[in-house]
Amino acid sequence: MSDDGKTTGKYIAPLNRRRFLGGVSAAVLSASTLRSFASTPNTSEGVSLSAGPRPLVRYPEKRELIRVHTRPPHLETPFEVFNESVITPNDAFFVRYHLANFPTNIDPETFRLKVGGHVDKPLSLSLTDLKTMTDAQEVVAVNQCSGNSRGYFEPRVFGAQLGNGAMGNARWTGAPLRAVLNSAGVRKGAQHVVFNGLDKPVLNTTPDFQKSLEIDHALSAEPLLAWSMNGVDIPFLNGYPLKLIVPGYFGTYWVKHLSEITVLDGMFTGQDAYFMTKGYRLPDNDCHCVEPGDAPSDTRPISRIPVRSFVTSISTGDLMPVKRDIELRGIAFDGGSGINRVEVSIDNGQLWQQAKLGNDLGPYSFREWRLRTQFPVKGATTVRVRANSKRGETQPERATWNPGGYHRNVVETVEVMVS
Ligand SMILES: Nc1nc2c(c(=O)[nH]1)N[C@H]1C(S)=C(S)[C@@H](COP(=O)(O)O)O[C@H]1N2
Ligand SMILES: [Mo]
Repeated sequence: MSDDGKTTGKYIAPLNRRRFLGGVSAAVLSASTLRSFASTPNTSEGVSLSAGPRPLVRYPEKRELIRVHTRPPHLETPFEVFNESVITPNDAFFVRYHLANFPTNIDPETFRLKVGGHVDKPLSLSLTDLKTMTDAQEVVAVNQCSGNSRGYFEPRVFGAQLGNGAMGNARWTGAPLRAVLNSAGVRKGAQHVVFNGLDKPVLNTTPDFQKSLEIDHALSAEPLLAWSMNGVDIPFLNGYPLKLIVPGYFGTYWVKHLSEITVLDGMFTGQDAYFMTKGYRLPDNDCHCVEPGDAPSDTRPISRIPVRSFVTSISTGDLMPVKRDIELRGIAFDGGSGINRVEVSIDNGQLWQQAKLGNDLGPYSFREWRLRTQFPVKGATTVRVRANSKRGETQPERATWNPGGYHRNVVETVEVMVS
């Protein structure tokens, strides 16, 4: 079960009453919407019900990953990888592209990063220039797709029906973005910075994939121009040879094969601003949510990752021994304040036990948690996990909804049988 019966009931009400016949509502009406009501999927399993078969496939530099689609490649990390290590291995890291005309071969000798627009001195930097012009910095940070877990939305929404594997945690090394911007000399009046990579649309009527950050964010200590992932070159499909890292922000900003940085003295508009002005937007309210099927009146670009946690050591359907010491394990993360507390319930949410946090790899990283406990009685039970961030944010008991299927951070549940 996702969430619980009550949540499902709440969703069924608007479905029956109204809203599903016009405008944005069409985006959530499909045969499978109805199917997902008939058999409510679990939050960590069951995505294949709505997504159809998801075979394992093998791409260059990658182990077998879950195929979401192929053109362009969209691959998900099998969830058990997150139980193996708190750093996601490069060959297991998920892959997401929007445009089918993506590069398949980049010469590191001739590759250049262009920095231009509203600057004093436009730059054209080789990889060697980048590696030598400033001190390299390192950050361990989670790259999570905005649509991670979209496949669990009820009612369903358009877009890739992702499970929970469109995320990963890696150690990134690169040049601070602000050092590079400063050497280009950002001029007074700069407002936004636009990032573009080497992938292109197949048709010129399709928008390019470009993203922008506000100038203060771009000049803050956070963003990095990374050439290394977990100590080696970034795998090709993850953005070789250069990737924008925006710690704490959703993966959509982490532009791959980054080749062009443009400082603007105004807003980022036009066809190529599509992924800022039309896509990757959330309802502009406190919960970033609307009633299922509603269209938000105002939207804003998605930004920081809300606090989230997962159990990684068990999955739905597992058999657990009664009255025996066991250790539950998992991960928690947020958008850059760090994890304060993780609590686990093994009795359908009545009692919550505090888990022990593992090594602190910094506020942008997965934080491991462990809990030694015993299941006291036989029978079916639900394990739940919830995290609290250092800035006091918690996870919702019930899933919120938005038309893009973004930002999911409901308290996760795992159904087990104790015997
Ligand atoms: N050049 C380029 N960069 C991109 C994208 C893209 O389509 N093209 N997709 C973005 C999105 S939405 C995500 S979730 C991440 C995925 O990063 P990964 O493929 O390295 O896991 O890349 C981001 N950067
Ligand atoms: Mo994404």
